[in-house]
Amino acid sequence: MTQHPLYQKAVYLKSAPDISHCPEDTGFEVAFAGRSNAGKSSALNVITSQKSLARVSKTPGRTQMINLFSLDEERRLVDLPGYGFAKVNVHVKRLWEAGLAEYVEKRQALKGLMMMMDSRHPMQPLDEMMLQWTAEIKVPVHILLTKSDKLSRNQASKTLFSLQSQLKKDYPHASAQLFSSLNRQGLDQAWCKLDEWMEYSLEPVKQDSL
Ligand SMILES: Nc1nc2c(ncn2[C@@H]2O[C@H](COP(=O)(O)OP(=O)(O)O)[C@@H](O)[C@H]2O)c(=O)[nH]1
Ligand SMILES: [Mg+2]
Repeated sequence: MTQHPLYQKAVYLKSAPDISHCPEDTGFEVAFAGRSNAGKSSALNVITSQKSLARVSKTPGRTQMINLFSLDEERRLVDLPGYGFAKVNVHVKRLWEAGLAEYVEKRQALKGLMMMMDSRHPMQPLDEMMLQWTAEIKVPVHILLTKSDKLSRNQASKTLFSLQSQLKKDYPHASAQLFSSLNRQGLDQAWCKLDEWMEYSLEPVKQDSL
């Protein structure tokens, strides 16, 4: 598939400083998070087949906000600020504005968190803190090991295998895959995960069930 009919429909909805400014808490949301520079904006652009999407979230004033994009009447993608520049030894809630942590903890519509990690150096201390925290608050996570084009096939599969073993052992609420915005490796798999969380089916409704 070169485009996905649901995600290509993404349109900017609004930017909210905290959960109280978010749209009504119904339907399905998947949020994107990751250390700064991990490739979140690039991933969002490829997943939605749009260039303007990530640009919207870069607009000054919106970079520290919860940026919401609507897909259809009940589904939204959410771009969360990068958490790269904070100190390592502070609690996750302080890495972000309190409002962001509250969104992830309390939002009923949030079905899962897509976490970008650079495949050349995954599982930095902040990534582990995010995984610990999301395990505690029971938010499912799917990790995109980004920039997989920078690794050889052998290095990439080793990296994935070792991360998956660690997740199985320490963070069973999380899954992982390889991803490249450059050569689109893993794009179908990422769409598949999103579809699962969004409870979206491409299959047409069967006539005889109507
Ligand atoms: N080779 C390669 N570079 C990438 C890929 N994704 C992102 N980048 C580069 O990594 C840098 C950070 O990407 P960006 O999407 O802005 O990261 P963000 O800060 O997480 O939003 C940019 O220079 C991108 O061009 C990828 O899949 N492959
Ligand atoms: Mg970005």
